[in-house]
Amino acid sequence: MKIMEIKYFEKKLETIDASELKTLQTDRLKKTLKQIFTADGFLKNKLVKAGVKNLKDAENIKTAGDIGNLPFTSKIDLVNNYPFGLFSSPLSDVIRIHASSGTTGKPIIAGYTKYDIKIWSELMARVFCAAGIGKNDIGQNAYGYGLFTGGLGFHYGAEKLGMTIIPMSTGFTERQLTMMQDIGATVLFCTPSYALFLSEEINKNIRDRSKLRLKKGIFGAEPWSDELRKTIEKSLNIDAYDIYGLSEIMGPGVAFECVYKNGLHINEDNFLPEIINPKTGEVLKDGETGELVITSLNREAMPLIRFRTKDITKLTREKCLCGRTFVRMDKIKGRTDDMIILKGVNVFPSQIESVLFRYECLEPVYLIELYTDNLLDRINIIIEPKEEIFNGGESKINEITNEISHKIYELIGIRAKITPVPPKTLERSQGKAKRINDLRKKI
Ligand code: DLL
Repeated sequence: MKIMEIKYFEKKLETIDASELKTLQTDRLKKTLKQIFTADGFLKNKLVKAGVKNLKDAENIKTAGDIGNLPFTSKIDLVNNYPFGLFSSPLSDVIRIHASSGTTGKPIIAGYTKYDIKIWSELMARVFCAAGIGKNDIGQNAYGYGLFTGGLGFHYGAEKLGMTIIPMSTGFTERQLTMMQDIGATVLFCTPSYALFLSEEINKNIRDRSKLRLKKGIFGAEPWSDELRKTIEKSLNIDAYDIYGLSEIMGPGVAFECVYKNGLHINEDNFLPEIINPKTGEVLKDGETGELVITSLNREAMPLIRFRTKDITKLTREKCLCGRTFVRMDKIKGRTDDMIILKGVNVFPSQIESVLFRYECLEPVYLIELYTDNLLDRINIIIEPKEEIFNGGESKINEITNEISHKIYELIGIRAKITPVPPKTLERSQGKAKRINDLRKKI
């Protein structure tokens, strides 16, 4: 394997040994439980109901490994206690609010103290260093600024590291390209689907590619396959890294790839991960795939205990060549609520994407439609063949759609209808891409 240059932001913590990490996690977990008991709100009541009757019981938690005895928290708890019911700090100590869309129309609110923002910025600085990004880089930040955690999360991390940051936010594509050329951005931050959209625009509008200095990108906020990574790397001529996070737990920076890109390191000194069977809640072993559950260990305003992320992945503790000792998680396969169940088979859009994006003759966009036919659930995959293929005659298109249908059958055992549409028909996303259109009749 190629030996790469390794950079850390906080080497001592990022390469901490297993026993020291366990002690740190246990101390931080106890501190977090103390905060929750002091706040005396919804979370405390939940713990009391689950048998952790008082702070003394909480302090009896001997190791972070005992976490399995504590109850789960989920999005619905945040919705039911909207807006501040899960805060553990007084509002006067909260210096920032972010929000993400909830399930019932009410947003999910996340609060941050001054300390939370400091830690978040440091964790983001770790992310940049792990990808080999440094002080001399110029970052074009095309994540949305505002209630979404992407924009400001990246912004504060970039400032912490000391790189030059261009706070572009999403959209205004023409201006994005102008700034990219004139300021000479070396790194790009946005969702993978927006990176693709930008690459299409660059290919259309920038004749002299030598004017671009982009060399890396950090992309996340939505599931994306390794095939999409290759497509982005090729079309933008950059090195692309994955980053994971969620508003409830902090925002971007919960987990990130290092230069070896063999899974995402979880910032384990700050977040305690578990994988559970989403149906039974049973805790699974390393290497087994299930739902990621996270306990915050170092948050003031809104620490959460055993938060069910709904994201599907698995953990590995094998040594990473970068020297970081933090556990790694696989690229997220999808969300439990994006999982399509067809004829008893569980399918994630990322699996379908991994087949489609191997075809250079297709534009890297797609939409999965679910519909009902004769009382049976069916799947229609809408694809966009490139201009020369689409206009190249029916037999060529049929050959491709048949082949794709066959490959999808081989991978997931489901016969999908494949519908080609003219180039530029499907919506390009500037934020998180919508991959599924569920037209099934609900009974
Ligand atoms: O998406 C935070 C973020 C911003 C992460 C920028 C990375 C970059 P939310 O809007 O609350 O927060 O959405 C969180 O997005 O539970 C996952 O389902 C999904 N998600 C986030 N990152 C990834 C990723 C931000 N790298 C939800 N791969 C999470 C797959 C991701 N899914």
